[in-house]
Amino acid sequence: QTLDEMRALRDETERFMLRYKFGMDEVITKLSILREEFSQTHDYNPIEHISSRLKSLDSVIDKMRRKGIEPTFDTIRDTITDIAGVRITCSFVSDAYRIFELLTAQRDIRVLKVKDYIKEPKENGYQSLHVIVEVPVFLSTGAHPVAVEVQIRTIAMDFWASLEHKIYYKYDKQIPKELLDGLTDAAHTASELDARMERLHREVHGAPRLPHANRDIAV
Ligand code: 0O2
Repeated sequence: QTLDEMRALRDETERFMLRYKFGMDEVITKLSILREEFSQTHDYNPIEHISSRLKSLDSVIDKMRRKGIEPTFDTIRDTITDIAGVRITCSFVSDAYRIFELLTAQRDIRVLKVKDYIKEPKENGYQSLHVIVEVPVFLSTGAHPVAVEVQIRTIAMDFWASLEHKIYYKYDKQIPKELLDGLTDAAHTASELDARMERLHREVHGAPRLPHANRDIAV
């Protein structure tokens, strides 16, 4: 490869990753607007915290290799939908669904995939509402749709997930059985706490409007 070719590849890679950052920025702006509007109009804030991260090119390539696909810009674009990640932490389960509804109902947002680990927690107890959205990013070359993974969860779910994540890496993905059981048990406790907090919240604020499909969440 010539030096010019190497430079061209570097520039193309930077442009490729930048689109995901812009997609992430678009989603964060949408959420920040909702958050500010809620505080203004309803004197209530359903979003506690918003965080985001861009996957490194190295982890993107590792993930492609794990999937057994040769990484090119096109195959990465088609395969990896969590290069841009946004995490929203809410106080209550009903708020998590409310934010999901408000975000996904927006006209320029296309829902690619939903995984409701709140309704159906993973075996280890992990809970969170995941949605992959596609948002248009407007560049000098026109509109480019970009996939962004949005994870919506409560403070209790987030507390559990961050500890589990640390343990997972500390034990290099081989968590001892007792610790795994302890984690699953803690996930149940977190879920019970969410249900109790939701009940108390409803007593103070009245029943929140939940999306139809999720009216039966445990409270
Ligand atoms: P990181 O470091 O947070 O980015 P895929 O990503 O599509 O290959 P899958 O199973 O379809 O895999 O995605 P899924 O189930 O929607 O989960 C992806 C992300 O959810 C993970 O990203 C984690 O952030 C989070 N997650 C899923 N399961 C667990 C869990 O059991 N514990 C914790 N703590 N987090 C979880 P990454 O890329 O694995 O990690």
